[in-house]
Amino acid sequence: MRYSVGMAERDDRREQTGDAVKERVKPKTKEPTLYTVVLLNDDYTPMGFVVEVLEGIFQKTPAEAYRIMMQVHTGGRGIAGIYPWEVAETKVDLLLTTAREAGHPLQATIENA
Ligand code: TYC
Repeated sequence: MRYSVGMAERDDRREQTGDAVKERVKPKTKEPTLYTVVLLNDDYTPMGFVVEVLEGIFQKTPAEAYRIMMQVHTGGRGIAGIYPWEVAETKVDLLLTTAREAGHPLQATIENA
């Protein structure tokens, strides 16, 4: 009577059943779907506030933040950034909360990139 199963026996089983490990053909990582955060113009939110949120929430340089703010001011809308869904949603939540707390009507939308 045998009580233990040794390596040789396990190797036999593997040969019989052919349970080889498959090699991955496609790379495992997938690019995330991206979304555009769009800032909208209004007549009341101060320009300086928009520049501040672009710097503080969207990590823009002062020059880039000013450029985007003026784009929104003159053209009605402008891109604050392009992110995976959860990042875009978090940044817009923070933007809207910050704007409401400061008493400004600033609006933003999330669009397919
Ligand atoms: N139009 C605003 C003003 O004249 C400035 C502004 C810019 C508001 C960008 C919103 O997303 C915005 N004070």
